Amino acid sequence: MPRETPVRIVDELASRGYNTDREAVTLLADAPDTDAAIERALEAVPDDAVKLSVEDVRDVLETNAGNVDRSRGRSDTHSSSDSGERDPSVSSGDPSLESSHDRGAVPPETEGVESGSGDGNRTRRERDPSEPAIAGDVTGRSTGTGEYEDFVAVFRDRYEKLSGQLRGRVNHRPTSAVESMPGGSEAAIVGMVADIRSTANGHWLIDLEDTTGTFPALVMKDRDMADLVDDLLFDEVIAVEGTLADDGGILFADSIHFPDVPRTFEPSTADRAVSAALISDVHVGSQEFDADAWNRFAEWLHTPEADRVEYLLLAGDMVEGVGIYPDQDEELDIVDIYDQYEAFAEHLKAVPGDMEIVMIPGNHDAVRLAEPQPAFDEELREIMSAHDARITGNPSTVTVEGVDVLMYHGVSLDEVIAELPEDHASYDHPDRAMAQLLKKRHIAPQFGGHTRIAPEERDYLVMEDVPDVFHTGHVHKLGYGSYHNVLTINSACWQQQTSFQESVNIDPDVGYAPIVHLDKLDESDASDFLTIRSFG
Ligand code: D5M
Ligand code: FE
Ligand code: ZN
Repeated sequence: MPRETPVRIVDELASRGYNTDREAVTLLADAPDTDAAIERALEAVPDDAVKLSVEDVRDVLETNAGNVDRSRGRSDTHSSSDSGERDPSVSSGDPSLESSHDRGAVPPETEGVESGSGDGNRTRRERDPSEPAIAGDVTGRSTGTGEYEDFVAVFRDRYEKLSGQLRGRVNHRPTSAVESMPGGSEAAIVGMVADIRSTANGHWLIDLEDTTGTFPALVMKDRDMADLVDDLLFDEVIAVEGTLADDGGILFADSIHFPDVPRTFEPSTADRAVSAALISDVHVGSQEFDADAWNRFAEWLHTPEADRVEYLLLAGDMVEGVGIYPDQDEELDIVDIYDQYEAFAEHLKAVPGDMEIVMIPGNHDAVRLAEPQPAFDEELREIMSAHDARITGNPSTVTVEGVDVLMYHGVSLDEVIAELPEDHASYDHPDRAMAQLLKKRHIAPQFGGHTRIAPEERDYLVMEDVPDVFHTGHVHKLGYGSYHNVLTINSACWQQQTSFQESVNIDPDVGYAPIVHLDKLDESDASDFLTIRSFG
């Protein structure tokens, strides 16, 4: 962020007679309001101090830290699982909902809503002024400092939450207690996947870690559940039931359980005829931003046909950003990040002024990269103030007309797609990767990999509650499905293929707007509650 560079902070402090260290500068740079944080930090330092220490900064930011830690979560190296002999069978999506980008779009329902006044402009009936409620947003609550203790805290919180979800399904014991159980006993462990190794004979050895220690479980390659090992990611929490070896030192697995979404889950629905457009990845500022497609979408929103589309949910990457990937500057239409947001704000003004808009940031946006990402700061909010959008962190659960929509930009999908077998998760079926996250009840299970994760006191990335709709973007592919009745939607994008994407073989789906009919989520036929509109 040009105006918030560490250099500017250092200059500012120097001009006021203070020296400081890099960590303090990083903390200040990532505070929601850097200038206010500088002022507060300077007020708090002792009168005779010549240095603003990291502790000083932390003290004043303690309830509002906004720290960036982009370092690896763990220093121990995970041995990678052998993907050579994977024979997967699980298909997470409901076959009735198989992705079909070009299937005939079903016109949105219009009953219960007055249609347009005849001149092509729609009229809207009065609606409840209550705004969408937000939960699970880190904004203003970040406390992480990137220290070892934060990792301990975030893992402990993750373990507590996810083991709680598994409790009741298995009669588990702490690993320290399992260690002293006699050989041959039946036992169950709930643990984080600390390591996965294949043995010389092709079986799987999974180290399960809980708050008392680590214990190995052996999954025999010829058991049905061996397929499930293909789906495991490091640091996810699972339960394993089995029998202890004669010498007690290993658990022979009989079953593996995931926190998962109950099969009996029933989504909530709106109690009136209302729909939401779920989009993401606008990438304004890129030469490949497809303004024509965007304009067609915005115009359509003004037509009577779109009358019931009262909500616009934007799952990140509003702008292209700067310095995101190699040689990106050669494809920038707008080179200044603030100018990019100004342009994005103009494009947003094209959508009807009475729509409720909710926005979370993505990896191209000007907030810290590490997840959970806090919402846009005051300066950016100011720029995007038209429509009075709800601006919240990534991820956030937004309750719209009684329907809980979990919005997450989607960086961990890259990781799920890279780690899991092709037919369990792929760029052509991002909804399957989303189903895996629902099964694991975690937004981004793996620390220290592709997804940057900031350790916080709490694990904001655990899915404590089952959402009714799970909305992601990032992979620039349209995909949707249903996992245990949770509607999964990966919105496509508004950016044509960049040279970078060409180099990594990403063929984006451009200009689609999935429209979710919030009052119909309990219908069994997808075409009743989801309409894919194409503007590309
Ligand atoms: O992500 C757009 C797509 O590009 C998404 O599928 C991830 C992919 N992508 C982004 N960065 C990389 C790197 N470094 N390697 C491989 N693939 C990548 P977006 O967030 O819009 O850039
Ligand atoms: Fe994107
Ligand atoms: Zn992205």
